[in-house]
Amino acid sequence: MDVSLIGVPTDVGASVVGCRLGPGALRLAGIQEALERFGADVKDCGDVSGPVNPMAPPVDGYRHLPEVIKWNEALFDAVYGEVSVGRMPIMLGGDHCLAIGSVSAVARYCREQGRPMRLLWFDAHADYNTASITPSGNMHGMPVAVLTGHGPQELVELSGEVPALAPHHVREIGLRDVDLGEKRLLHEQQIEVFDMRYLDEVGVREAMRMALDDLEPDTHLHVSLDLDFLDDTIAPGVGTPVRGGPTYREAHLCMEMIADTGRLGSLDIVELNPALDVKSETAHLAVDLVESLFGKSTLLRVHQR
Ligand code: B3U
Ligand code: MN
Ligand code: MN
Repeated sequence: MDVSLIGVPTDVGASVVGCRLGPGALRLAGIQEALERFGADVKDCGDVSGPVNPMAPPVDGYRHLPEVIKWNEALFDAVYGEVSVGRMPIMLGGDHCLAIGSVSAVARYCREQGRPMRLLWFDAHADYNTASITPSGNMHGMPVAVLTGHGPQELVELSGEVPALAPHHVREIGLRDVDLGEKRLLHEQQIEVFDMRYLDEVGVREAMRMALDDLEPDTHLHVSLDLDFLDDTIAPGVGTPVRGGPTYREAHLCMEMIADTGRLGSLDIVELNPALDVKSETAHLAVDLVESLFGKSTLLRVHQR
């Protein structure tokens, strides 16, 4: 397995700054070494570059739109370059607006290969806002809407086709802080949502079984992991923590069940804010979760038998 690490040191999509420091913190927490322990050939592509954060107020419903476009155009090129030579891109974020570029590149690649794609969005938030309904103007609250065709032209067209991804290819997991306008739009678009209420009622195992049902043998799974998906007590190093998220074991089970499918094709690790982290515990937890995503539990089970 060939993996490419792509650092995306941006926080132009957020109003809390600091996740521009995320890529360095993930590297310090040993992400490359962890992947190498699973036999991966890991290439660190370094960091994509983009404009500085102007720390400006929103304009027409978008904060920093020109900057968000530039970062995502640069990331699109980097991801497309890696995925099209058969490598698995892992984005080290950076705020969640970067998924516009990464998912658009993967969607383009899958379209060209005639392969189905599924997006698994782990998040406390729906990230389904648009300029007219956003409470903040922050573009890290909009990527899923953009990827399914709702947003500024430069971004919705990034993959070369609108939408980059049809709504039925998306699964959102762990939501517990969704704005009113988002709820309506998610419903209209028929996005499949496994929110915390649902996880509480049916359990993580059953919810993940449903999120992963009907995969084709050649489906490319893109996992977009917003670290605020996790309960705030285990992941303090994020800009917008929300109480009541999955526990350490529940989060690992999600990753383990994805590993079992053998179809992971690309991954975003986003919203890590080292300035808010406590002794790098959120960064280390992210690396632990990546280990589960690469089959740590499967290996242990085989050895124990
Ligand atoms: N839904 C809110 C809050 C938010 C979304 N994503 C994050 N926070 N990280 C918004 O501003 O769109
Ligand atoms: Mn979030
Ligand atoms: Mn998010």
